[in-house]
Formats: sequence, C-alpha cells, structure tokens
Amino acid sequence: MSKIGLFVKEARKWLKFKEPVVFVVGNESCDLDSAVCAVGLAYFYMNTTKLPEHLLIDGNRRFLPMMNINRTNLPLKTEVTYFMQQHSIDIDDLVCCNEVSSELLNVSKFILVDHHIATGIVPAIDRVIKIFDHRPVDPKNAHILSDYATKIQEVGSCATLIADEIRNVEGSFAAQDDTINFLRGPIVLDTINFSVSADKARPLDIEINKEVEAKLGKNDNDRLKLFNDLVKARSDVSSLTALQLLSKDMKMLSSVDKSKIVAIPGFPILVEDYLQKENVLESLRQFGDERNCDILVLMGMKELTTGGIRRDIAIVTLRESELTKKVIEKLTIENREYLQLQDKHNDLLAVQLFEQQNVKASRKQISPIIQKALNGH
Ligand SMILES: [Mn+2]
Repeated sequence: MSKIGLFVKEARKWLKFKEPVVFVVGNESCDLDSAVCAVGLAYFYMNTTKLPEHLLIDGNRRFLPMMNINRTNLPLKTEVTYFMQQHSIDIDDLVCCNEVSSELLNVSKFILVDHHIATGIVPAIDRVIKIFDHRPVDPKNAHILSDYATKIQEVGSCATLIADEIRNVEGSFAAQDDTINFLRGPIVLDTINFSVSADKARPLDIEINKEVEAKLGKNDNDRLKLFNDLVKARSDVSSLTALQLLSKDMKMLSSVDKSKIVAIPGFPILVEDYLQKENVLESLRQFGDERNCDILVLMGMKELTTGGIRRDIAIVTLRESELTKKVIEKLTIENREYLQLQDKHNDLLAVQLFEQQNVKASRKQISPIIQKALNGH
C-alpha cells in the first residue's frame, strides 16, 4: 500500500474517537478535483515539518479528508474510484459525509477545498479555518473571504492551488513526490490536458505543472496517457448497475405548479445498450418512484472510434399521462427538422426509443424543449 493509502486508512480511525479533527472537505459533486484536493491537502498537512501553527487542533495534527457525498453514490464517480485505486488508496477507507457522527462534526473544524460556501455538512461558518477555491466568489459570501486563510484564484483546477500551497509552505516541491504526483491527476483532467481551444488552463496551472513534471521526470506523452486514462475511467460505466447509471448524471425538471416531474438521466453509452442491462425495467420504475417522476427522458451518447459520436433518446412512461404524448410531439414533430429523430425498435412497452441524427443537440438544448411540454406550451 502507498503512503497516501496508509494515511487514508489510519485517518479513518479518528471516526471512532470523540476528539475534534480538522475535516478537509471538497464540494458536493465529489469530482476528481474535490476528492483529490481533500486527500492531498490533508496528507500534506499531516507530513510537512512546517505546518502553520493555527492549523493545529489542541496542539495536534488531525487532518481527516472527507468526501462530500453519501457512500452509496461514491461508486458513480468512476474516475475518482479509478484514480484512488491507481494510487493504492482503498475506496472503503475513504470517509464519506454520511459516515460521520453529528457529535464529531459539532466539535470539529473544517478546511474547504474546491468550494467556498459551507454546505450542509459544516455546522457553522465560523468553524471553517481555511478555504481553497478556484471559482468566482459569490458576492453574498465575500465577507468570509477577507480572512488571511482564504486562497481563491480563478485557475483551471483547485489542485493547482493545493500544489501552490505546498510550494509556498515548503519553499519547493522537494520531498513531495507522491503528493504532487497525486495532485497532477485533476490538474491534467480539468485543464483538458492544457488544451488551448478548451481555454481552461491559467498561467498558474501551467507554471505549477511545469515544475511538477520537471520534479517527477514526466513528459508530454506521460501526460497524454494520464489524461486519456482519466477520461476513459470517467465514462467507463461497465461496473455500474442499471439503477446506479440513472443517477450518475441527471437533471430534474418540473412544471410550474410542481404537479409534473421529469428526470433526464444522461449516459456515456447509448440508451439502446443501456436497455440491455439487467433489471432495467425495475430500475427505471424504482428510480422514478423515488423521485416521483411522471416520465423519464433517457439520453445516450457513444463516442465512435472514428472520432464522431452517436446519440439516442428514449421516453419512458411511468404514469399514464398526456405528458408522454406532448413530449414526443415536441421532439418528433415540432423539432423534426432540428433533432431528426428516427424510430428505433426496442422490446419494452413503456419505452419509446429514437436515434437522434442531429448529434450536436445535447441535454442543454433538449431540456428547454421538454420544459415547454411541461409548461403546456
Ligand atoms: Mn474544481
């Protein structure tokens, strides 16, 4: 097991004690940036010989990384589980927010990474002792951010700010190989491998990455492989059940009076292939019941080896209603020219499946069409 993996295993034991800890916690999406920043910063603070005094708790170091997501949803973050395993971190050792007692939360302190607004898990804002974030500041919260302990800068990845903290505290990256190698994952993923056209990387991302790669002896090829592996892991849903896939990436819509609800799960595979999964009909019903949905609109996408993509879309009727008819009318008649939907056969009675020939239309474009049907226009 790696040193980071051992640290995560040991840190989890603090859950059993009542002594206060410093939780290092990312945002509720629990994407790779949030998860890696939480673990990476906690690990660094546990190990540096130059820990700033104000981060001690009762004179001790007790930094506990926390995933801001329930344990049941962690497997949905396939790039997170993949990357943790790559660094010999046991997923079962990671602490998820629903595993922490309110007693421990109430006596502990918090460092926020990859967000700067205290979420439900933080009992009070004055328990936050430090913040690292790379998003624009919400003006409502500007008052908490004048503090010395806040580092907010618009860069591609929050992991860049954590690496910068290491460089500032230590004076260099010397003796930090495993930590900076770990942080490099989200930096490369979030900057889309420093793609110029994507325009996510900022000068600090580029500077930090250069120094990190020089220290680790990595080159452009290593970085491209890391990027491709992470992108692949993010869309590798083969380990997920039909039910898990529905909540991996979904959007909810409702009518103005909230009497009608539609969920729009998006898949990194075709709906056609999704429908072949085990227990698919039961999963659709269970997912819909839990969220009180009238219909589901499933959106599938598959990247082709030739470089192009395919898309398909399905309407699942869970309750008898006019809504199915309205939605299908909007999609197939009113937007016939735009979406170019083509009937596709499938065996499930409650599911109407279409190939979407205009592959440029994503959920961003299709949601407003469904919203109109919900509003009765
Ligand atoms: Mn981020």
